[in-house]
Amino acid sequence: MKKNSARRSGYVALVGRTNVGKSTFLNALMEAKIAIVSAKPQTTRRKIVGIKTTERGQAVFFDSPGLHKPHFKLNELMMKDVRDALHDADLVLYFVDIGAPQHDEFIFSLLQESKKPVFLAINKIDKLNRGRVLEKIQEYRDAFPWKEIVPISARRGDNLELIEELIFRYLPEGEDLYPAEETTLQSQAFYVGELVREKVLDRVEDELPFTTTLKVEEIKDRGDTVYVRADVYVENVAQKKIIIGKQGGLIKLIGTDGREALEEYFAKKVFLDLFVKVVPGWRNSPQVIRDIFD
Ligand SMILES: Nc1nc2c(ncn2[C@@H]2O[C@H](COP(=O)(O)OP(=O)(O)OP(=O)(O)O)[C@@H](O)[C@H]2O)c(=O)[nH]1
Ligand SMILES: [Mg+2]
Repeated sequence: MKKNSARRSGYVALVGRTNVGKSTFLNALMEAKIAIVSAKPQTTRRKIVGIKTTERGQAVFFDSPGLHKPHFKLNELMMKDVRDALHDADLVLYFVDIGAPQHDEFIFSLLQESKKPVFLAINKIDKLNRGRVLEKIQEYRDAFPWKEIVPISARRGDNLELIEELIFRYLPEGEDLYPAEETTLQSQAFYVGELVREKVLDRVEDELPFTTTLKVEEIKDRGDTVYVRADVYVENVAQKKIIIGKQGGLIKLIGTDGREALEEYFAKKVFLDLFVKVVPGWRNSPQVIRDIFD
């Protein structure tokens, strides 16, 4: 009796390829916008922590960048975050997009090496009918020694209560790791930058989702309003031209989208000053990367 009612707590790593819906899942489970989401690849650039405290205990989620082969320092760092998340996890949720073809062999060996219990979360089941969902489950069933296979829709909310229930079943018994009121560990400046970067991603195409980033330089609370100044980094002048757009049209749209997102977050009027900065090769510069992400 006592054993069943003991509190459980631990770390849960969310891993998988880009765009499979890891960050959407985190937000849905947290019922809050912890991580940004976009249809563009490699949206999540660092490990993002979401802390969920319930009557069962506390699950600390590590949302991680999508798994890929790194060709730049930035991507090496992104993959280091994934390895760290796997290393620190008590439980791993491996996400796949039910509608996307996957070649997971190298990932399976990564999961195997981690020696952690792994759930398979088959996401986006809203895209297929029930019959196809069952077929997909069959395809994946014997591919890896999954502890559980859970078909979900992070967007529509299908099976989220079920997966939460299963997560707590696998977490070790223990007291909470963080105060109950904490929901994330990111700094305000980083989070504010992410909210604006999401709007950049929504508006750019081609190589720009990969070659842009954003750094918040100043946040000043002026009482009734908040002033935010941020730099949008690009790698060359051609990209700068694209982001600025004809007669400043695109950067203005990004600025409006960003301001609206920040006004929702601060619940105040916001002035958002955006500057576009050319930093050649920033993705390969440890110094710039440290400056932006630490
Ligand atoms: N149809 C459908 N779309 C979804 C679902 N979950 C996420 N998406 C969409 O999939 C896209 C990628 O979602 P993200 O949550 O950013 O994916 P991610 O795995 O975090 O991607 P990276 O951060 O790049 O690794 C977005 O356009 C989401 O709206 C789902 O359950 N159903
Ligand atoms: Mg993500």
